[in-house]
Amino acid sequence: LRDIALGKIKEAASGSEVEELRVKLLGKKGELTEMLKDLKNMALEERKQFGQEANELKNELSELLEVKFREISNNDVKKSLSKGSSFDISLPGTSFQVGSLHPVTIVQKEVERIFTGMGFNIVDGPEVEEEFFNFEALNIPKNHPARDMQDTYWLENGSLLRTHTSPCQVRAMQKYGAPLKVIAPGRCFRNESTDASHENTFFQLEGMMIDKNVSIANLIYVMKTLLSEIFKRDVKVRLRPGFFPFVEPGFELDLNCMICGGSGCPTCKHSGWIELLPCGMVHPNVLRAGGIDPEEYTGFAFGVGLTRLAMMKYGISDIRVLNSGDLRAMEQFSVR
Ligand code: FA5
Repeated sequence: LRDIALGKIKEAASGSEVEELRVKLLGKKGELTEMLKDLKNMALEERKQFGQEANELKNELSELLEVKFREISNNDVKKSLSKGSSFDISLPGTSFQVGSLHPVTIVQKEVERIFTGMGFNIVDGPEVEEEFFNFEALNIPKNHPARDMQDTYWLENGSLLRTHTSPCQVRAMQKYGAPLKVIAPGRCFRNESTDASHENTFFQLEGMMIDKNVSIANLIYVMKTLLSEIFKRDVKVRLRPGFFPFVEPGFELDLNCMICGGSGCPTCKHSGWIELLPCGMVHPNVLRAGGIDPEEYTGFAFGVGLTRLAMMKYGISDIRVLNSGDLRAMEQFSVR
């Protein structure tokens, strides 16, 4: 078989002849494949030797076929060029559809850039989370009414789909200790009915800074820096009391409406302020759960809805567009 095959490969004069030969020799019903079927009737020693030789032959033939194919194609190109034919460079090229980043990804990258510039590290956590990290360690014991604020997808094995990125706080404290400056962007899940501003799957970005003497003033400064960089202008913010079991005191940070400048418009529901970002000083119980002594260290934490931030930045009025996978919507965000 080898000698006949080598002769035929040598004689092949076109790419299609080489391909035909490949199928005839090495294809599913090819001659070599057929020969290998006899293997099962052979004695062990004979089978070993025959198998090895057949394999070597297979490798040799496929390499020769490949070399021959390349040789023929090269000759074809040379021939056509020597006949004076040339490429018409004025012909339009093949156009490819170019993808673009998702608006949430664009905003996430931008927030990451701003925070890493301020010395924060980026950390990660699992989307399938343990009850301990999502609730207990965040000062939300079983039967605490605050659990209802976040309708949870429970899994059969007792784990859950994280309802917020706050579990990353505890994981980071346990892993790195104090002082600590981290952000944790990620996907969260809540068993909510969807409307124009609520999805069951959305993105948050958690942030936390722990050190000696960290105060609310530090929190406000960092939040203002973030928002003025994102919106590319000076921003006015205000803090209102807000309740989250894992911070004390807890706040809702509002952004002065940039559409009306604070005088009232439909975007800010005529209040002049847009509720944007919950935050507060880390509760001593949470520091303890993270292995940090609250007598020695204090810290602030915040959780910004990345999906909502992207909607505000790009003027997207319905959150469902962002998870729709509709390329016509996504193509408008040309950052690649
Ligand atoms: C929290 O999830 C807190 N873990 C945030 C926090 C962190 C507070 C640290 C204090 C300290 P809240 O449930 O308000 O808080 O969600 C935070 C943000 O996530 C909201 O402001 C909103 O932008 C976004 N968000 C919440 N639920 C949804 C939803 N169903 N769809 C889209 N975005 C949502």
